[in-house]
Amino acid sequence: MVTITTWFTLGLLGELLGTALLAYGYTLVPEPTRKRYLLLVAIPGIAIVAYLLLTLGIGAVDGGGHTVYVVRYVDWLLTTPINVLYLGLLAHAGREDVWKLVGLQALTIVLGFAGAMATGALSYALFALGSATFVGVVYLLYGDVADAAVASLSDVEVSLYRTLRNFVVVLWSVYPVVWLLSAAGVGLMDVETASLVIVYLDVVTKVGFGTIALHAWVTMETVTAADETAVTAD
Ligand code: RET
Repeated sequence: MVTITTWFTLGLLGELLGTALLAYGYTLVPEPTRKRYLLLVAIPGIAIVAYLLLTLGIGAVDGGGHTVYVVRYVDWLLTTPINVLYLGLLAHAGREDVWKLVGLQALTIVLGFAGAMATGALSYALFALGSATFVGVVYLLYGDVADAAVASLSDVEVSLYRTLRNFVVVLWSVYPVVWLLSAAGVGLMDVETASLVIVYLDVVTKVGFGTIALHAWVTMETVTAADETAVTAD
């Protein structure tokens, strides 16, 4: 029988494979970007621990009549700020903007968790506040941080920034919708379906983000190396 543990196990496998792939990629990316690249390996790496715990049945609490997976929120609290930190660093954004990104994203997750644990009007009020802080993150990613990218990066790097930013904004926007539809919100989606959707999104967002960056850096490295060979040959 397919149970919620099946979805968690698939999530665990996805994060394990993704981490292995991205860890291998470390050897392929250009030397100056390697330190920052480690953030991208840490993102699914942290999720391995979260999914291991979920598979073992650890990390669920009662949020006033429905299950709240605390481990999931801890995972998001650690990994989504790392994700926006990577975008801020990639764009060479100012220190203040990078902290704003990280802080607002962490607050989004804390407020979403508090909302899931609360009941009634308070629950929706916290959800609304969490949505507002997330709008702040999106605003920065399309505003100041994007401007910093354009001012300091090459065209290919700006294009990588834009791809990663759009990927984040589009896919991450599904999370609040699932929150609202699940038992934390109106309860139209049962806990199994919500978990299936979230496992799928978690793997795609975490591994997808890293893979897009890895592919871009490897391509840039190859093109640069080819250019250098051409110059030497001339
Ligand atoms: C919550 C509820 C409060 C309002 C908003 C939310 C957004 C959550 C997001 C989660 C992203 C998770 C990722 C996980 C990867 O594994 C907390 C659901 C806006 C954006 C990318």
